[in-house]
Amino acid sequence: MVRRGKEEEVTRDPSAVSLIAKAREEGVEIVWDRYEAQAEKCAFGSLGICCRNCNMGPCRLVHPELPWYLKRGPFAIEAEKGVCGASYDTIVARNLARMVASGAAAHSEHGRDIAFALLHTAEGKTRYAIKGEEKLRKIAKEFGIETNGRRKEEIARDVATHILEEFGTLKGKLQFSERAPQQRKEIWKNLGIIPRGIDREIVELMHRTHIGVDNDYQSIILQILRTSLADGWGGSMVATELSDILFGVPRPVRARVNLGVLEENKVNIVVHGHEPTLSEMIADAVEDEEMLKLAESVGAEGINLCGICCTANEILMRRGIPVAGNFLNQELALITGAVEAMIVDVQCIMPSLPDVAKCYHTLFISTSPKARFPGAVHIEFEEERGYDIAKEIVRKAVENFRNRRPERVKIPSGSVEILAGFSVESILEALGGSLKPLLDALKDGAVRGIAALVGCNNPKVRHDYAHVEITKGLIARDVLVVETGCSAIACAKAGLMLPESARFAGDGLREFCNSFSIPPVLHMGSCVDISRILVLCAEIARSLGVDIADLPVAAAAPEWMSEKAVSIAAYVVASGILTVLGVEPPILGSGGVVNLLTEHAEKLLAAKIVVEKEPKKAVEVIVEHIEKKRKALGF
Ligand code: BF8
Repeated sequence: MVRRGKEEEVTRDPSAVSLIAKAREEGVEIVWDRYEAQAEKCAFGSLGICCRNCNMGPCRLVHPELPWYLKRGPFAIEAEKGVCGASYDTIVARNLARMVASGAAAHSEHGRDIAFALLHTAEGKTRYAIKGEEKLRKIAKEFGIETNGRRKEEIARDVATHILEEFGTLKGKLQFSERAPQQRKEIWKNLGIIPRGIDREIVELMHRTHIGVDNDYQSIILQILRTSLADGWGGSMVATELSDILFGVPRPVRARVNLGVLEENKVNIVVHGHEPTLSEMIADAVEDEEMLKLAESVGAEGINLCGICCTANEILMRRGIPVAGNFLNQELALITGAVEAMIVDVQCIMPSLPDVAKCYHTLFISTSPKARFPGAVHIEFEEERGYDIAKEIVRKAVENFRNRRPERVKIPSGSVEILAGFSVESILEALGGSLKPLLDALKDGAVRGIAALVGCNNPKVRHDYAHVEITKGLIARDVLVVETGCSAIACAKAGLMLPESARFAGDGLREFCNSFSIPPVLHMGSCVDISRILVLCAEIARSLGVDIADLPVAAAAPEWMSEKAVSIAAYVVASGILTVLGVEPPILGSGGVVNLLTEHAEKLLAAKIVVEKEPKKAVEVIVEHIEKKRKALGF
């Protein structure tokens, strides 16, 4: 339990502090309580040297890093191999592989669902419109689909079908991987890691981790890279591009963030999860006259929709809908006692939420056939009846306003304003239509480089602290920062995402931001939108005639926790970008795997992983890397 007065030790989000205290006073268990209850972490798991891949085990291996009582005495572990003979390297690599397979699967399933939504929309079966026609035509060209004289629905049907085929394509490579600069594609070709099909790479990676298949850690890691590329330049890119086609390409938009966006006199509905299909419909339904009248009839002043995690980022980017918070804010939103309904789809939704909801009047509604929660009300979402279902959900939420107990409501004050909506397209527009001003600023050194901050929150790290400290450190050193996911929400809450925030930047970056009225920290969307960052890097590299790895660019995931983040780190490195992790991945039990990812990768991919927990040092690592690349480019 977070002790009284110690709330600020676990979070730097001011809107979270009083709610952590409220949870304690009301005896509601939250993530930090459960984190503490775990006590010391399992050493085998942390090192990656336990294997449950077959039933001769589970096997665990002895290691110098184990606590003393596992190395001496009657319970000492002596095994240096699994029962099958698997070595440290094999076990660690296989475990890492399964994380990447799961992470890539999560992003790619998200992409597939959007592709089906596009197909069904093209067939006239949904209420969604095709808002991004320009992007539709551009992608159609990439796939060689005829666009002349055709209606957008016809083109969309072909694009959706072609994209759905990418999951099991026989072409031998993913179409979007062609977007990478030639030099990068050569590296992939030489290593044999060009992604050949989204499902195929994930399935093959799982196959290889079965007992007695791929036992060579180096070979497993190459397949990890290929699978992750099928995520970054495949599943995630599909999710981003097709969401843009359906729901529109994000443009700069002002909005408000933190738990203070909940409103005392309105019906509060929180959407949480990842896929925009549900949240877009809910966003329409809360504006429905019928729902607004109903809200009035229950004594509310209106309906307030806000989001958590990446679904929040999706509707923030396209509609300016307020964001209540990131991963570690999800339970706290319910602790306000002011949420009539939390509506979830898939990914990053804590299984604890139905229990927290029960402590208040909140309805917890699950909607995905893939993600059920014991204790939830389940209302299954289908695109064909999307609007009716969204209205049914909103109606339930509005009617629940009557059950709110005002004496238990506490909403933190002081939400923060942000400017979001920086797709690659809108960045180019903000720069006057081309990359030239950015390239010039990079060349003359006003902007030293670009850093991408991405990923989750993790109770192992003070909530938001590392995201914000690293970001502040970088902009002060004239590094333009682009962000997605929970990292973006952290920095939005910290007030770093307004054009005015340029005052925190160094002289060069400040002047650059001021001349284009952009923030020094650009919100580029949800986690699948890291694919936007890949596209931006590819564009810059192509303009300069170099590989992505030659750019003064780096990435960091300072508070990562999900398997999706492992897949992201793998594809970012495989794309040629140095990646700094703020939390150790469970690989330290294998010298081979550690060496391959943190040293040898530099030779293979011209990029590597660095683990650095201390934000100030992480800034140094990134700045040093950027300066090295600048020098090599002659900037
Ligand atoms: O989808 S919501 S906790 S996994 S960062 Fe991390 Fe946040 Fe999840 Fe990425 Ni986005």
